[in-house]
Amino acid sequence: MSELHLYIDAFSISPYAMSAFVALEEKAVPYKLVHVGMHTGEHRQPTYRARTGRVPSLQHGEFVLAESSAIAEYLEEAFAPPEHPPLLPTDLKERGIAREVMAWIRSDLMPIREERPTTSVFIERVNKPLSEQAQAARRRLLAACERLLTPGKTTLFSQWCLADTDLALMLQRLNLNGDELPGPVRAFAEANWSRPSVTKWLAHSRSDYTPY
Ligand SMILES: N[C@@H](CCC(=O)N[C@@H](CS)C(=O)NCC(=O)O)C(=O)O
Repeated sequence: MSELHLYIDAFSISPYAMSAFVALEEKAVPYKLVHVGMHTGEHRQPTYRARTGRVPSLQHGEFVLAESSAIAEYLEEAFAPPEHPPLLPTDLKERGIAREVMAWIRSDLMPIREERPTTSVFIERVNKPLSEQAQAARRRLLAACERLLTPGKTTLFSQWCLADTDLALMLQRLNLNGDELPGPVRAFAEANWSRPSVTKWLAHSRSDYTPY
């Protein structure tokens, strides 16, 4: 098998890097983790091989791929179920919804992402109340959760999928900063937060974090 390398930001605060990391961990294939010093502009050097210069990126042999959702899709096909654990549901419609959630989390809810950045999840909490816009985004997030989640269940579908982790991170931006979530939604977020692939990500060192 060609060697796999995952390139992530040096302080493990990128939500996209976290998603790619969890995807690779869940596939349980051997790989090496490489930290990219974005604060020193390492991702802009010619030695950083992602075509777009963005982080995360995956290198499989000589092949290089960026964009966390493209990385997840690539891993799902290169290390396909049933030989390897799935990242997406096998049912066509559920897989469609998982992709919908993943695309939505990456493209919407900006006020929450701005006012509850991942540094407030992984490094230092914030205590500033949510703005009107962030409260509106929170209401939309919770309305979607109402439709997506089944109370008492800690996964979107019958089995874990990568959309569970992506959605849990968005919810943890609120939960960990003291912005209240309904009980079943909080239970979903916290259950996904204690998944081994996620706790391994949380254990990364961030002690020398330098804002960039
Ligand atoms: N849509 C991309 C977003 C990746 C992204 O925004 N990465 C940031 C770090 S969190 C980055 O590379 N920023 C540097 C740049 O765009 O020059 C993904 O899902 O991977």
